[in-house]
Amino acid sequence: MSELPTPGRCAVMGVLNVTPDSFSDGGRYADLDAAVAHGIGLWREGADLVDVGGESTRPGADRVPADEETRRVIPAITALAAGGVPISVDTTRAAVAAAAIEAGARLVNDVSGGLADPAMARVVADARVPWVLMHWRGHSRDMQELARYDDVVAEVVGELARRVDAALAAGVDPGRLVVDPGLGFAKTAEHNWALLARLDAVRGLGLPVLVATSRKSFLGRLLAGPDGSPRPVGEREDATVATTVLAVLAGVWGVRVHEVRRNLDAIRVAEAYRTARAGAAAPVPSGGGSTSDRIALRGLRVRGRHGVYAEERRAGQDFVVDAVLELDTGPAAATDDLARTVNYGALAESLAAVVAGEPVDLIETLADRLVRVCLRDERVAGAEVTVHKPGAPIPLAFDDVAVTVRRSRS
Ligand code: PMM
Repeated sequence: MSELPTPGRCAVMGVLNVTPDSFSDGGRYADLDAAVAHGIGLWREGADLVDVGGESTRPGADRVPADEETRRVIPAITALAAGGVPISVDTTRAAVAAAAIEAGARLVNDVSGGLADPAMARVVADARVPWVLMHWRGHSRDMQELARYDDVVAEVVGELARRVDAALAAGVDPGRLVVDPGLGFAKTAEHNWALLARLDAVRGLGLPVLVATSRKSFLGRLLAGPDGSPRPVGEREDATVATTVLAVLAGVWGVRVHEVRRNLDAIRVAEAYRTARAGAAAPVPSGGGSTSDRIALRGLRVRGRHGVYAEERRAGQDFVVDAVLELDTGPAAATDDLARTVNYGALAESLAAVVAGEPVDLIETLADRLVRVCLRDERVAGAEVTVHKPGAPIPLAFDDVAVTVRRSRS
């Protein structure tokens, strides 16, 4: 079981293709040591997930047999996950996804949105891992022939909505779904631009959105030289960064990129701009370092008496709290000194005291109180708190009900 990363800014998936033939990095990480070193590097640069793929999806590519795909991805996933690197697996096959989850992958990135393998929904539902449903019309070999639309935005959104319905019908938790318009998959450059310009329509599905433009050929074509030859793959990074800014401004959950550091810088710039534009103050840096560092405390289970009903006040029930603090951990890392950071043990006790303390009617109120506790330490630039109430008085079978609040220091 795992939750979708919510880092308090646009999330970053770093691409690690362990294939001999992906369009941009094919062959570079086919060797296990090189793959693991690159995955660790992406994580150190700040990737929230390292997305490991063993089958090229470039237009025209042939399929790779399932056992070959498994042989490519599992050793890398096992080694990276053992080192604490958060991994997603880029696969359309249920068997590969299941083996990857077993090896430590925390998210399934399925470019077929569940269409390529009917067994995928069950694997994802049973493992309770997040699932990226990408818009897809067919395998890479002939997908460009399927790039025919009357209204690309409406059709992509409609087809994604059907994939979401199918996932929900199969029992997948809606809180673990992400949608992706699938730029470059059965899409011309014009289709890609139309979708990038209407990410609000994709967000209208009510789910987090992932966008992947990194180094794709529509950028190469846009930047073609005077002789019409596309900009080489390795020289599309600035263009990728520009699309990352556009995606952040459109409010996406995450981007999937090859170069983590540069895109993360762009995300910080775009997030600060977005915050300022929304009329709130930009996040305050705490000590000249990086406030994209995070301390996360998850699953803090405390008995409390919050709720509207007398019985809830009388008997009490368990509440579960997740808290993510944004602060610069550089000073503590440089000195190895606990006093230079937030002591998560002390924080846990402060949060537990609030949950166990004065009852309130709403978990919204409780979450607000808890996020204020997190912000008491002035080194904390922002905080996100989720309060789960898995025993809420709802007379139906359900897994959880939760409220998430996020506040930045203004
Ligand atoms: N594109 C590629 C691979 N995986 N996954 C998602 N969710 N969305 C994409 O657009 C996507 C993907 C192809 O790019 P690569 O060959 O550089 O990995």
